[in-house]
This record gives sequence, C-alpha cells and structure tokens, in this order.
Amino acid sequence: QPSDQEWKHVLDIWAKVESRLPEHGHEVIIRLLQEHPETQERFEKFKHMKTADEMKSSEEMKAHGTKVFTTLGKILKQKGNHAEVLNPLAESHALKHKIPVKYLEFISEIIVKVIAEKYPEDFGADSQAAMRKVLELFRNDMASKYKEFGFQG
Ligand code: HE5
Repeated sequence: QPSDQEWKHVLDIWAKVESRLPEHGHEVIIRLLQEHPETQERFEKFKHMKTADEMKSSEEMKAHGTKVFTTLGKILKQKGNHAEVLNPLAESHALKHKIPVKYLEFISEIIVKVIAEKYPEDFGADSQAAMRKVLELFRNDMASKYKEFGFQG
C-alpha cells in the first residue's frame, strides 16, 4: 500500500494537473488512441476519427477526457478508500465498455508520461514512482471487481 508520503506526492501533483484538467485529460485520451490504436475500437463516438488533428479539435473527446480525469481525481483523493467511486466505474468498464486491464495499464503509463512532460519541475522520480504505485492499486482494485462481475479483463 502507498505510504502517506507517496499519497502526498500524488495529491500535490494532481493539484497542478487540476489547473488545466480538461486539456490534460483530452491529451491523455488522444495519446492513448494514437499509441494503442486497438483501444480506439472501444469508443463508438471516436472510432471513425482518423487523424490526431481531428481528435484535437473534438469537443466531445475533450469532454470525455474531462470526465475521465475528474473521476480519477476523485479516486486519488480517497487515498485507497475509493470503493464508492471505483465500483460503478468497474461495473461499466467490465460489463458495458469491456475495457481489459491491459488498456488500464496503457492509460496509466500515458498519464505518467503526460504529467512528466507538462510539469517536469514538479514531477520528479519519487513522484512518478508514487503515481505509478497508486495507479497500480487502482488497477488491482478494478481487476478484482472485474472478476466479481465475471469479466476476465
Ligand atoms: O463509466 C462511466 O461512468 C462511471 C461513464 C463515463 C466514463 C468512462 C467511459 C468515466 C467516468 C471513465 N470512463 C473514467 C475512467 C477512469 C479510468 C482511468 N476511464 Zn473510461 N471509458 C469510458 C478510465 C480508463 C479507461 C481506459 C479506457 C480504454 N477508460 C477507457 C474507455 C472508456 C470507454 C470506451 C468509455 C465509454 C464512453 C465513451 O465512449 O465516451 C465517448
């Protein structure tokens, strides 16, 4: 389990992310679809999009990035006691959107990469390691809920 110090690293950097949350969320979604094209198939609304420019100018994609980052922020702020927010997310991602744990790994890596690019001064090695650890906890809890829902993920 992440330590108090690790949670502090994560929440300190997240406070900076929140200053431009829609932009950063949007960028993470674009990078996910560009770097892992198989993930694009899961998005009814986005799977027809062909270029990064088309994605950048999509208000719908920005709105989705905002939703994803807002929910992730709520989870982080619970410091591990996140069942109330995580359970409905796990249910929809298992049963409705069918998002394998592998895709959660993809997005986790991109989240760390994008934050490191945007805030190089404030997101050093310790903070990056803390963020990875916290996102791993998130994925593990998603994966155990997936199992309860009978989704192999
Ligand atoms: O489930 C919902 O609310 C509980 C619906 C809105 C929502 C979706 C949908 C939210 C709040 C999240 N996602 C949040 C979220 C946090 C983690 C880091 N997601 Zn989500 N998603 C939705 C992730 C991770 C993640 C990885 C991948 C490949 N997610 C996805 C995919 C995904 C899809 C396909 C959808 C369905 C909505 C849609 O098509 O939006 C345009």
